[in-house]
Amino acid sequence: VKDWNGVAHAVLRSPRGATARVSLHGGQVVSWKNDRGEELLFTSSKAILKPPKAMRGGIPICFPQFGNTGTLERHGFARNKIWALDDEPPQLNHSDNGSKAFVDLILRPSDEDLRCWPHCFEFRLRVSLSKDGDLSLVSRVRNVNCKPFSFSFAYHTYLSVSDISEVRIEGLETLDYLDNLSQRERHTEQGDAITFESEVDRVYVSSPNVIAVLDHEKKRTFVIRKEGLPDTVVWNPWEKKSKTIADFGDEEYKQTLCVDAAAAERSITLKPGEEWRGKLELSAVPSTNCSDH
Ligand code: TA6
Repeated sequence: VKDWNGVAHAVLRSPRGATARVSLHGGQVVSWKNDRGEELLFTSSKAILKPPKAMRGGIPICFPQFGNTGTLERHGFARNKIWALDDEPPQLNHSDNGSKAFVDLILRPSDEDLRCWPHCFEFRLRVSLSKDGDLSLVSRVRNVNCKPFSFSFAYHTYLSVSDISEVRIEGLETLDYLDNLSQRERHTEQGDAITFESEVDRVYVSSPNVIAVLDHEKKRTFVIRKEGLPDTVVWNPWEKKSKTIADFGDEEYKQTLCVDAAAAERSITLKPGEEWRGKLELSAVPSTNCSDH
């Protein structure tokens, strides 16, 4: 664990040299690099990296509320808290433990949290790098034997792309989506892939567990695999909206796309003692067929 501007970070390294850096602030992955040292996640040039503000970029954890759908601050409080290293990690099954490099973090509610969200939970997060440099995040939220509670969740993933107008998403065709730009009105996706020429802020509901994000210029495809997370949020603020966001550089909307594995349309309910598991696995592979798009 190393110190970055006064905040502790865990640094993971795969046998082939890929790296990931996880901040104990917000349990946020703030960097994921491939074995050539290329940064695969976006970080705003105006990012503020000091608690309690979540950093613009990386993968902020949205819990116990995604968006403004409840009474808490947008995207909940978890991303604005200091997490702890978990010295009693659960015995995970092989699929969550198949990597060599991982770190286990834990978040428990503070008195302040319990005042605004009176539910006793334990949130364990394992971030790991496979030997091939794939990044995976496994979240386990447990109801620590108190009354049932419900929450919504997202891995708010800022992918780094070369030019948003040259990016397409495959795997969300024909799905219904809730359009956050028009009071979460329900629409059906008509396109054969999703491309971008203006602000997009959508929750694709009941989406498949494998989605591809093709970056034409970099000839790179991000493959997003998820478990326990039925929805996929797609967001790019475009020029006008990004200028209203203080920690977003003016032209930087072109270099990022949020594709969030989420439980956003319907919240998850846990009875006393029950545990929910949500897994995100990211890989970045050369897209040979990129040229025929
Ligand atoms: O990704 C969906 C979204 O809810 C957008 O509506 C936008 O608000 C974005 O998250 C960023 O939220 P943040 O609180 O990180 O600025």
